[in-house]
Amino acid sequence: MNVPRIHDARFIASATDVSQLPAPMFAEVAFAGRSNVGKSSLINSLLGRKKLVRTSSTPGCTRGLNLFRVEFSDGVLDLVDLPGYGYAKRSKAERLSWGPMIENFLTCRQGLRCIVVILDIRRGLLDDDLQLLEFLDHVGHDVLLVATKLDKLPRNKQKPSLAALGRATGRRVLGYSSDTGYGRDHLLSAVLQRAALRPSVDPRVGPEGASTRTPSEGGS
Ligand SMILES: Nc1nc2c(ncn2[C@@H]2O[C@H](COP(=O)(O)OP(=O)(O)OP(=O)(O)O)[C@@H](O)[C@H]2O)c(=O)[nH]1
Ligand SMILES: [Mg+2]
Repeated sequence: MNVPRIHDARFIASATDVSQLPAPMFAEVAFAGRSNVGKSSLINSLLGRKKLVRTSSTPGCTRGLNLFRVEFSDGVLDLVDLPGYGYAKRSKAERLSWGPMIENFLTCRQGLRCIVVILDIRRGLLDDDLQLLEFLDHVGHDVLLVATKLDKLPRNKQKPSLAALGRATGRRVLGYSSDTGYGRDHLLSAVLQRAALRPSVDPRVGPEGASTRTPSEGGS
């Protein structure tokens, strides 16, 4: 698969409110999901960078709206790493402020072309994931649903788990592993296509080709 070269990827800004972010300049794609699901790791892996985005084995690592700018050979894309939801051990003040922070961002930010919603393949779809997906549908956002940490499942469980998630969500689910890079080119192509940065491969074909499709996988 021919994905464009990345010339530069850099941190631009961090904010606790959408109003504090620099005005949108380029197409933007945001990454959302539960705490510790692997959002920041996925961005690093997608961009082929080891330490651009801070990650941690402790939930609650990303604490604001973090904007990164990526220069490809034929365009610029901004990525926004969002704090995770569903982490009960956060302070009450943080839990109360983060919901609106994420919600305001997703509602108000101009230029958002697509939201990559990330699930942990081992945990599947939880209530707050479902709420986020419903909220994004309500706002009218284009969603790419990704199940990451695929490497944590035995190989023979990967496809059935992806298919089960496809059935549970009624959406196509892309498999991913930030550890092995599985699904990387495919997700990057899908993101770029959604961001309308350049025409790309058909995102309905799975990372292993058509064979990864299951009857349950509909369009997103
Ligand atoms: N094996 C494996 N581990 C992963 C993968 N993705 C992330 N991790 C690990 O999961 C932990 C959490 O990763 P982060 O990327 O910080 O997760 P996050 O969703 O950004 O977390 P918050 O910022 O706290 O919401 C880290 O220990 C990562 O090394 C993956 O695909 N495979
Ligand atoms: Mg993070």
